[in-house]
Amino acid sequence: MYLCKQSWRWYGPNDPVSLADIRQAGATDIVSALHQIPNGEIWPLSAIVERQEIIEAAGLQWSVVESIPVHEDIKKRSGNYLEYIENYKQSISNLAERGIKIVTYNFMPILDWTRTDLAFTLEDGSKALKFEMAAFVAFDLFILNRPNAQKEYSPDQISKARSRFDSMSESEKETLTRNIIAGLPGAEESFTIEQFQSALNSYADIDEEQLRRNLISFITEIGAVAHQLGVQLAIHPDDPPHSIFGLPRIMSSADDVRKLFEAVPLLENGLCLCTGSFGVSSANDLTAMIREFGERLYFVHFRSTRRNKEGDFYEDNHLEGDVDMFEAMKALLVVENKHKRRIPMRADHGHQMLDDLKKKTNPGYSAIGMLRGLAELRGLELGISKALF
Ligand code: CS2
Ligand code: MN
Repeated sequence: MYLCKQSWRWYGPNDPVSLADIRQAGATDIVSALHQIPNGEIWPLSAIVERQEIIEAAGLQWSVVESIPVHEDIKKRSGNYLEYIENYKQSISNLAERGIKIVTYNFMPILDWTRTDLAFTLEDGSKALKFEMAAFVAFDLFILNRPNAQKEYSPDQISKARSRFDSMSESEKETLTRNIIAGLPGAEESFTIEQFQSALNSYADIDEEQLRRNLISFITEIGAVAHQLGVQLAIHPDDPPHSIFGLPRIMSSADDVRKLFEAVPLLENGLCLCTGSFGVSSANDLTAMIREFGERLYFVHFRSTRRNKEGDFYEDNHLEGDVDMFEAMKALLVVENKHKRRIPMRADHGHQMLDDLKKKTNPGYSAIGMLRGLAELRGLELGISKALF
């Protein structure tokens, strides 16, 4: 019987959650990245070995990289992109030399995942991450003052954003700005308003089709190396799964995934299926996607969001919200046993709860919230696997 590898994202020695904590939470595998290395540079073998030794000394295994960030020049095919692609290949090959053969990445322009509220209080007093459309539009129109942005929103959205903005204190405006452009954990970039607007301007000539071509060129180039080394590339979907700030987004739906796989059929060209990111769009049938892309599923993030018609969503408990976690887990177990392969999964984001609330934590990655998520998912997996096989 093939079960998931139960993993946990560890940000490295500065992570307030220790490897000992992670082991007690029941994870066996670590998802990590060398966040100290600037985007675009080679991950040296020595730094990889150093990280791997720390992880192994704690009785855990570093099986997944999340993420090697893709330099903006590669996404735009501008500036030094050729050099950055060579560096990316070298990083992959250094990792492969140490047996680390699953590499997650994303291709979202400028921003990684985006939320407006990092401490949305739920009824039980725990805190969750939230994306509130009115606050987001208020930032875009009245704080960033992005030229021509009004055209992208309906009159109703604009008036809601206006009253939301008028009700915000100065410090709320600052927090909102920080949440959106100062970089959440795992996002390697951070901007001031001016830097952010000029980064947006640099995408003026890049539409969806151009960005997709750039992704395909990049995967064609690094895919050849990944194929030789047996490295599985796993693209993480857009979060949220739609355009923001007028930027193109090309990994938001099953059709987007299909287009990438059709363009580069190598099996090493695969997916990190994040149920939380894809699940924000009601058009995404997660169970069908797990089945369809099963052969190229190399990593799974389990998370559930609860959405409304306004485009708001917050991160719910892992077994609640709009994602049918039972069906998703069952579909994944069927895939693993069909392909005779264990796929690493992790709880993606958790609530700040219990002692987390008194600590400084990485938003979404506090120990107890993640532990609750993983514990629930482990129980679900065990129950389904015993009933199925
Ligand atoms: C986020 C991201 O949803 C998520 O998993 O925490 O940081 C994500 O890991 C990256 O977008 C993947 O490249
Ligand atoms: Mn995710």
